[in-house]
Amino acid sequence: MTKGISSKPTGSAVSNGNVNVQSKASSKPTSQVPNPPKVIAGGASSSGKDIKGLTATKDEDFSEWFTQLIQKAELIEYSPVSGCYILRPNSYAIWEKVQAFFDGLIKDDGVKNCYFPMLIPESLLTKEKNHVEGFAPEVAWVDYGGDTKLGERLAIRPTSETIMYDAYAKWIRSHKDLPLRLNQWCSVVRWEFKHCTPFLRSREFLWQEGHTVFATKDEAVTEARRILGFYERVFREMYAVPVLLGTKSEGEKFAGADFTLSCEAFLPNGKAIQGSTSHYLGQNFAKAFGIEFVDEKQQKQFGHQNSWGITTRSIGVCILMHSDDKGLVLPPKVAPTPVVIVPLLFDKGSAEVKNAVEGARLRLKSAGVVCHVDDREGYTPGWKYNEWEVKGVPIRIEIGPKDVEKNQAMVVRRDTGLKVAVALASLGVEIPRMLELMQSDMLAKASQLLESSIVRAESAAEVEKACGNKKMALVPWCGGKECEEKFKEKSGIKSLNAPFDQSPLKKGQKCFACSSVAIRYHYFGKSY
Ligand code: 86X
Repeated sequence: MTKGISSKPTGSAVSNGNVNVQSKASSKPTSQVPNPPKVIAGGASSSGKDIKGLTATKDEDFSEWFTQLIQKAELIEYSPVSGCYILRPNSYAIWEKVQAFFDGLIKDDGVKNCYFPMLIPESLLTKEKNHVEGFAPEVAWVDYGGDTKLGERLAIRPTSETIMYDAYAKWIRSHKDLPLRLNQWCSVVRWEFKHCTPFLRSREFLWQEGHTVFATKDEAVTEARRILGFYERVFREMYAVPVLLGTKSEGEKFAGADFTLSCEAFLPNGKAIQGSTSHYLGQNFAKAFGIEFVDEKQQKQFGHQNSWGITTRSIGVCILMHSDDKGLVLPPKVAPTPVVIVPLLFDKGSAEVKNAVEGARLRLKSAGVVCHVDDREGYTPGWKYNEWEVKGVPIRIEIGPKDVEKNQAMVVRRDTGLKVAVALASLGVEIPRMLELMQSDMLAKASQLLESSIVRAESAAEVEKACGNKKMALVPWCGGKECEEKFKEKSGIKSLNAPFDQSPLKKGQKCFACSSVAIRYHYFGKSY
């Protein structure tokens, strides 16, 4: 059985008999929820600190395992507001790396960064009716400044189309003002009523939102597709997560868009998860906001627009994909600390070890590898190994007196646990190589999972069987909104996206669910 991930802030099964007083209310849509208590781990180590290991396993209790993992790896802290989570330095550093990578890609592509206010007047937010409809219950409002009621209430941005396009209408006059391509990095607030989970669904999250205007549909559609390719690169090259690219169904697309493209990942618990989206908005918002330009023939035209975004949910996807029963496993490209060196210090030979460690640190530094030397006193090497394993440091280097005698270090990979001896003199060459290899091995392993999880199916029964088996289905489908609703109702299975390559579709194929004419192949699966 596939279990979901709950919002439970702490584990209840603790081996030392302590019981956590845990707030069941944390999933309810109120903000008055007490701070959840600290996690109580298995016991105390010789040093007096809590043992850092996880007590739940990924296979048996995915939800509890994730809850323990994100706290013990010091990625997340709970906040006084239910559904709002603190990103601690270990997770914020991941976001900074992803941000730097994606920011570089879009800037090279000609996009500029900017910043728009987080408060949006109600009249502006509701200007394009389609897109607010359905979202309205999620909007958080500011009604007062101190004790003074505002003349018009202000929404805390749930997304910035409206406030940005209001300005775009002022800036765009002629075809010479196009394309206009802006992006902002910010947080948004959506008052979720479903239960919240750190990273995956929170009431405030970080993202980038790109908003562009073109003179022609062609240019806009080409960009929407190109940006999707950038997202694919974020997932593959940074997070080591392969994704399925494709088009969302009518039912699952953004209501303000003509079409929505997405990246979908598939997790080891058998659930798919949307990674990011790129929308072609057509002229819908241009018409609502008056984004018009005079073309070369002196004709007035509405602009063709896109919007696209990736959020901190992507960090959650990476964690869920790669981590194991010992804790976090991070691909080197996003790891805040790619390498840790643990000196094995005994009375005898300590000076030699310290020298060798310093030599290793300098070699790595010259090779451009960020490493941390864990020379804390009062902790055993074994205790330190556990700590760095829980925190997902990709490579651990151990250097003791016996190693120094042999001019070597022992090097351990976090993902495989494989341990090899490496000559001290070649660390500067071998460690970068191992980090590269680990990055590509992790992608290969995740790709293996993705490929082996796709089942071709022709009937509703086959789809349900596949999805009950921790797989997803690729099916011929009619694409109908009602067909999707009906199938979701009885099975809990949703449409993911439709691959761009539709060549497998044959004339006369029937919809897997309602037997009418199939118009495309589409992925279906259990999903977040
Ligand atoms: C949809 C669309 C789009 C820019 C992206 O997916 C990428 C970046 N925006 C966002 N969306 C809403 O439009 C929306 C609107 C309101 Cl008023 C709301 F409360 C919640 C929303 N959630 C999503």
